[in-house]
Amino acid sequence: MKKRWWKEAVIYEIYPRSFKDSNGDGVGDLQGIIQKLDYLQDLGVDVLWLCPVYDSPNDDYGYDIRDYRKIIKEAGSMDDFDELLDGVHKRGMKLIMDLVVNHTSDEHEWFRKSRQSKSNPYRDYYFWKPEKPNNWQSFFGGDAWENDDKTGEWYLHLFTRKQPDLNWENPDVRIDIYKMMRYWLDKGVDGFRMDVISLISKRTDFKDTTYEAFSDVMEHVYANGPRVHAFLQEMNQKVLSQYDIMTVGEAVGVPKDQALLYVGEDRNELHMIFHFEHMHMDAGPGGRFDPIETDFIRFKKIFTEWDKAVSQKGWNSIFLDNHDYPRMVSRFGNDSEYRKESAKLLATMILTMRGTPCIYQGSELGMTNVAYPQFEDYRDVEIKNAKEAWVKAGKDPDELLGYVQKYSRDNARTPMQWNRDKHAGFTDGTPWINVNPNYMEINAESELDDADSVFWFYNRLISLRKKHPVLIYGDFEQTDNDHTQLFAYRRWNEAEEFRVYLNFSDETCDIENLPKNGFEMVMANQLYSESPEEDRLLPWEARIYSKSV
Ligand code: TEU
Ligand code: CA
Repeated sequence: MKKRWWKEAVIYEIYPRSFKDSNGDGVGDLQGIIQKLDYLQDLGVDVLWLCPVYDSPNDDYGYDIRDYRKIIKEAGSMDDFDELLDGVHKRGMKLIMDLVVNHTSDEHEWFRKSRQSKSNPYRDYYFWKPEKPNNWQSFFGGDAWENDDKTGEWYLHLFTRKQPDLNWENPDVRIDIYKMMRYWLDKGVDGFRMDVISLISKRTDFKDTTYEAFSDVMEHVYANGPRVHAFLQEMNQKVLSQYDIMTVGEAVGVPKDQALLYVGEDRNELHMIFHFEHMHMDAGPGGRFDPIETDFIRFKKIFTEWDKAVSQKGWNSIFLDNHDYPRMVSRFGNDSEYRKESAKLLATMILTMRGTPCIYQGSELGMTNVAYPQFEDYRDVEIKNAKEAWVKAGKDPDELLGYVQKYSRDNARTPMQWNRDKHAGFTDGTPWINVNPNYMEINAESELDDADSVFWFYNRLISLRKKHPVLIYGDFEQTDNDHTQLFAYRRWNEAEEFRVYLNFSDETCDIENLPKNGFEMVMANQLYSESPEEDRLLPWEARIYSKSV
């Protein structure tokens, strides 16, 4: 297993719009992030993944890029960006950008030219058809084809109608994208998180889909297209291989048996991917607002199977939330009676499993879902589209509101909770989206003042991971496969062995064969560790044992 800095790193995802507002316009910005670099350094993370800060009309809050080489006004200037990058590097951290090249904004110069006429040189930068060719649906609901009155033809958009898909079959598109990538890498950026990179090769016969469930459409119709690996190998050869960078692909629709095609060390494509099998477990055929029951044994199995499928010849990432999913302590933990304990337990999981961990902003505080009382409080285009579709279909929007409160992306986009001041210290103005009312109890200032806080638990876990290479490169084996409460596993190499026990439940949980002879308990959610010798875990108790071999 080759040692690499990006395997040893801990990533921290920043959604700039909701991180810190420095100029009182209610929207987070680059100067705000600069103000918080010492906070991030204290946490102990080393790679910052910056969600898009490029010029955008914000139809999908930056994932609809109008100019790849311009900083969106609300985030600041290119000088601010350069100051941020310098500040990150001065602190020994790295910064990776969000590369969104499956689509652009419809206001991007390429699309504005492309739609002008059928003979415009940019016409084939996108997919145009005289008639709507198939029944494909957008990730955000509705048709994936939009009729454009300029030429009367239809263009493809797998996301909103303001996010037309780029035609990667066109070599000019690829050349322009590689040039843009080099622009950012030559500025000193340390890599990319690649938005929906598994979708960039389209099945250009554009046949109807016969799949019902959206997850099947994602995997078999949109993702893993015939030329996706050719494009990624070319990107690697022409750009990525020329820099010492980290690349992580957002691999929607990629199943574990295809993962190594993207991240195999011999493939020269990407270093790792974010996969979504655990993230889509509770989404029914209609997607996230059509929820189904999930089960804990399957949740554990997904991690164990992905480790087996990838870790010998490639590399995994480990994450439980990001800007597109509910807060992990609300989704996988217990965000009321056992909020702190379950937040620490989930942190223990992502920081002791095999793969590069990714922490989403606010998870280190144990921030929770928000459940706004009305649709008007929500901002996400996915929610607006869903409400329109429900009303059109004559379904009860109140039922949808319940699903939105539990599963929507805005749960992760409430402003960072810095302190007990107005708007949790996120802004002196009016926040673009309401602050979670629980900020008086959950905020960075209180966490930093409390040695037993979730924040310092993350800090100690990150130090433990850095101090013990076995937690990075060691082998992995799950040891309680069929237990309905316990996720237990071991990590080992020739020098050390670690045993981790996580009680993912509100009840106590007995554990057989507690590690003895030579093992000692190195960490636990402190409140519960008075009885380390007892072979019983209290609700949401996490314990880590280790021994030198
Ligand atoms: O997300 C792609 C994606 O498929 C999942 O995030 C999810 O399915 C989507 O949010 C719809 O539910 C990436 C970005 O992370 C997301 O923020 C963008 O909206 C999307 O691509 C389009 O760029
Ligand atoms: Ca601002």
